[in-house]
Amino acid sequence: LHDVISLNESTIPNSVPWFPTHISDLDKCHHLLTKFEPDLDSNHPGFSDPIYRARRTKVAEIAFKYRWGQTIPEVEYTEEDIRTWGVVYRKLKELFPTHASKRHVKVFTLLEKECGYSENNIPQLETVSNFMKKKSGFQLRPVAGLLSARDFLASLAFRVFQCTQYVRHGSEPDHSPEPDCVHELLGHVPMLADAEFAQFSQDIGLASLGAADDDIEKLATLYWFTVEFGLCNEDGQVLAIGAGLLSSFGELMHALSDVPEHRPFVAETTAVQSYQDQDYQPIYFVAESFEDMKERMRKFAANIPRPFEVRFDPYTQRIDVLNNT
Ligand code: NLE
Ligand code: FE2
Repeated sequence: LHDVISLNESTIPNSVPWFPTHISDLDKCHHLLTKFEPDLDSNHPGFSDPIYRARRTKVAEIAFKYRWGQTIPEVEYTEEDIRTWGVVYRKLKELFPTHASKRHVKVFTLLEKECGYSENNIPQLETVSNFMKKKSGFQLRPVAGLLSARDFLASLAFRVFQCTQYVRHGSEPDHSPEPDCVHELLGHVPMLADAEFAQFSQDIGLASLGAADDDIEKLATLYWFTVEFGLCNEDGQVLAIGAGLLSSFGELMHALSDVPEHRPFVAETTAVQSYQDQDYQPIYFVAESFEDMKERMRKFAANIPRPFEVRFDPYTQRIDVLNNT
């Protein structure tokens, strides 16, 4: 059907934005956004806490120095970090059986058995990454904060999840507007270790490679309302699949209450829904089923115009560029 035209970037039309074609190219995808930085944002709970800010800087160093293929260095978490993690962990563990997707619940049990997940221990990224590789082929790489949507989505195409390593400020455990390792480890990791959810996430990443800016924005919005804040019908019960909900006990209860608006997930309309990222969402999209969400997303992605197609080669961890004419 298609010819593999080349792995060489020079054969991709000049009008196409650069994208990584090998997993090691993710070393170049590190465009951080300055949002929610404790050093820059006076509303951040850590803004007037110099000790917290110094820790953040130290943990961020790991991400800045990290290169593909390296072992992820361990962080020695402070007592305060562990206390904050513990508070969130206890509350969420109580909520998961009734609020979280069955996919999440299943993996979470394994993480407790095999990966040192417990209320007194923040698991290290390297350990968790190895677990994920076994389960779904996803892996983690450390990142210092929020990335640009283009860089973040591109990594998903390689089944790489850019993962923060610092812990949220202890004064606001119930909800954090920015990602932190509580969010990644309790929200994203269990879902990404599910093989089908991993495929769904990678497909968003593949659709983003070389896409135009407005298509990146649509994909990032879809990512927001599914992978971050998605709800899904499972055997007649609406449950959370979104990591932003699965890591915030405040918002997890809010999302499944009667307070916010619930709309059916339709990729084309969800993709253009505006949202804020400071507080609980006022609107959530509910998928009829995970299969339905996947199918709608697949059709949406297939309609994004690109002068080529891409395919991930898991043996070489390379993107094959396929002629689409
Ligand atoms: N609100 C989430 C939490 O508190 O864990 C983080 C969301 C990051 C997009
Ligand atoms: Fe997230």
